[in-house]
Amino acid sequence: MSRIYITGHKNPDMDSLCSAYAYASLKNQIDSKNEYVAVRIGSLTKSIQKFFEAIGAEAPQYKNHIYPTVKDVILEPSERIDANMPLTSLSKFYNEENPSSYPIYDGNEFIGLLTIDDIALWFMHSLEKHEKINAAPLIKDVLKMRDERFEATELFEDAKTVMTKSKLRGYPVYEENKYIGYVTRRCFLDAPKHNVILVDHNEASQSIKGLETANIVEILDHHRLGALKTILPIYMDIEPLGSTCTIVYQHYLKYNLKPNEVEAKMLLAGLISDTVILKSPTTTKTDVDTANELTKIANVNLNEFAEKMFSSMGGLTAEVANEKIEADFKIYAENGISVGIGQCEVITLRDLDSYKDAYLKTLDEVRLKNSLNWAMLMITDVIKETSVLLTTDFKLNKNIQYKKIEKNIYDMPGVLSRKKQLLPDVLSLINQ
Ligand SMILES: [Mn+2]
Repeated sequence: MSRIYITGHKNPDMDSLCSAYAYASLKNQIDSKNEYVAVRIGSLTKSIQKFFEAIGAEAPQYKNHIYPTVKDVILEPSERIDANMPLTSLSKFYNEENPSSYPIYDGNEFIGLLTIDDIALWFMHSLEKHEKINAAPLIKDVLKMRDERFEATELFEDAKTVMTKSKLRGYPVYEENKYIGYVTRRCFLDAPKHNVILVDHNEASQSIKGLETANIVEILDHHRLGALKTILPIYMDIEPLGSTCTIVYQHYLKYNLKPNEVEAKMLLAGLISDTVILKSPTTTKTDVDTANELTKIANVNLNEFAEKMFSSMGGLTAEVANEKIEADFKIYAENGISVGIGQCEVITLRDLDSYKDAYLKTLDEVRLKNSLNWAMLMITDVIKETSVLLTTDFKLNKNIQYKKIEKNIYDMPGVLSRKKQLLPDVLSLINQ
């Protein structure tokens, strides 16, 4: 049974996370010979984690790279040899397997690797001292204690370099300070390859580190085809649909399987996220039909579910005020006045009241930090295509032409662009 990782792209979005999750579930149902593991190659915000928890799904686990490691090539004999046994108890293994090293235990505890060099040296010393060898020595008398070891996570290629230069024939391998096996030079003849399925991307530059050392088994995607070479022919399903989750759902249908409620919610989340609740021009009829089916299976109201999902992705809450304001904050200087303007996208402004005070306060802190005269934050509702402007106290506030909602907060219906709409208005105020 081999393990096959399923990963979306770097900086994973909802479609990447959810399609990896659901496709791993499906593959585990239709192929019991392998184990499919959904992974992600980027961090998850707490709110997205909470969203997954709320729908009963476990977020794909983080995976740093797919390079082979020492752990992939470790050996461990089934039979344990104790240090208190005579050296001759090893002769069977040296006859049959001819190992260059053998792990030695003291009771249940691994204490060291006995190498054939240790044995040879012991006999040479005895000969040198003209000692008579009447009985076999105990293993513990021959065994040399050494500090050299590998960590299980050490990269295969790095360990190979160490072993090539080392006089030692074997190294014990530890994982979290626990001995898990050992490696000899022979373990490094061929680099093992990990298996991976790419979803929601097909370009190496967007993929997991070490992809060039892995076997790409399949690709499921809805992006343009980038250059990627494989050694063997592979299965690919690349379609111009609104989301990879839509493609994964088509695969459930292909196998006459129905996603369970959690899988349906995950698929729906990826689908409506990539298609902005089926409003994006990338949305196809298949996406709309799929969304309808999934909504039924998941037993949710599409718009309510979408709101929960979008707010988990980037809702403006008081806790993340600083992060949100500074994420996209541009500074302009004109006529001796410096002004900083940030922009955030949301899917609803309905919850503005819950965070506006925190954002006004943080906006002033950001202004001070950057030694600015004036700071603004444009919050754009991408669904209703409208924006709200938050500003710090400044003498020119009284000249702002937008409709004032309350102190330092203005309504900007139809204004979506900072560069083309808001900035010219701000600059003309400064130049008056
Ligand atoms: Mn996508």
